[in-house]
Amino acid sequence: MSKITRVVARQVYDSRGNPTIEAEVFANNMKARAICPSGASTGSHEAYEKRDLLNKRYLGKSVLKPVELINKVISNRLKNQNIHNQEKIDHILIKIDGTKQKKKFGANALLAVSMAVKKLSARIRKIPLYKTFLIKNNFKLPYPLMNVINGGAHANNGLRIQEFMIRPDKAKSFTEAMRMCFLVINKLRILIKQKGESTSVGDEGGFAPMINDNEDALKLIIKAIDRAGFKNGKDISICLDVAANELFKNNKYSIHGKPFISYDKTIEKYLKLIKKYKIKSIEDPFAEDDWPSWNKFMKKIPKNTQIVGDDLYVTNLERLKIGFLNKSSNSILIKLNQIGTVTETLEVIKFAQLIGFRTIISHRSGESEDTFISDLAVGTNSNQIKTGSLARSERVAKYNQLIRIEENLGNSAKMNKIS
Ligand code: 2PG
Ligand code: MG
Repeated sequence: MSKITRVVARQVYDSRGNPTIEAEVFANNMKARAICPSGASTGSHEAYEKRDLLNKRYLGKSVLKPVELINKVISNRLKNQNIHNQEKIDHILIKIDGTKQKKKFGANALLAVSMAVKKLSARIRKIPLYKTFLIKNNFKLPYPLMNVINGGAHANNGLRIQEFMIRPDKAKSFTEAMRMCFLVINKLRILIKQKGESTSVGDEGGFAPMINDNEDALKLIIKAIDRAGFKNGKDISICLDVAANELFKNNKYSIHGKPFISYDKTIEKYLKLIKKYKIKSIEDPFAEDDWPSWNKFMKKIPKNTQIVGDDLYVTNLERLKIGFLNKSSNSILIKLNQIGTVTETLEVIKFAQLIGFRTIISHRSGESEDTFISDLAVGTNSNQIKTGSLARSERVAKYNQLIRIEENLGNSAKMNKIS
């Protein structure tokens, strides 16, 4: 048994330059630290992100209060706890907060501590972090859902869809998956330049050219896939995150252009897009509480289309159960800070896999150098990981960690299944 001696937290900054929490846990004369990420297009059912709303010095964005709560309350409460008993520690954190959405301490405070505990436990046991989750052998590498064009809340162009991604389905190794994405991104950069558009990037490292039409973005990506020597829909698939919450008003959607249209017309448009551009995955095609539209869409999609619930489930077991009964999707996006502890995240992953859902581990648009999610993806046998583009070090860091894990696994390293 290794006892926690203390927990120290501090305010650091995320990739958008906003304050966030870093927690550092001490035991056995060793320490480990973790940084909590932060979303922009957040679901209203997510666990609460606590900020000092009244602190004008930081425009209401600082996290000094939750940092203080870790240093003064959580540190004392976790003192002498066995660092290897993650479940017990997480349940203490859940209880100490006591509210459903973790409003008192903030999910950002709880998660930073929870992840740091997990890391330190692995460090003390001298095993790689990815070996400490659900899977004990036959580790598999996830397919990257690589962001190539940013729109929506992650860029200031006019694109309504938030994320245009590519998935290198034919890659036989993670290293090869990365090479394929690298080639497409380089071709895409040239194509965007040729269009006379800026090749600067959005919050998640994908290009953010000033184009307004979703279909223009899709055409550019298909051209880039082709120029890189691959076949769209075979070697590489296009995947989208619509983040429809942001495009929903009075029961209508404005995903495919400015006017708001009904859900059934929206479904029709989606089906056309899927067919025309061979789209293999759509995340959040409808708003977080519009359960009927999700269900109707599921009945109409072509076989093997991945429908991913993000804001719909918010990594919450109760909501996932509703979605399962309602036949809302066949996959779930997993974000640790939507729920607030490692233990609860693992419970959701276990249940999702039990009911045959694909699990996709995800970053947030506000990220840090922390690569916890790369290990989580491998350690839970998750099919895919969504962690931005090959740009911005906070995104690339996650991919680099997966390259290291693949190397560490040596000959036993295999890619996960796409379907
Ligand atoms: C999403 C995420 C991550 P955010 O919607 O899936 O890409 O964005 O972190 O802004 O919620
Ligand atoms: Mg999303």
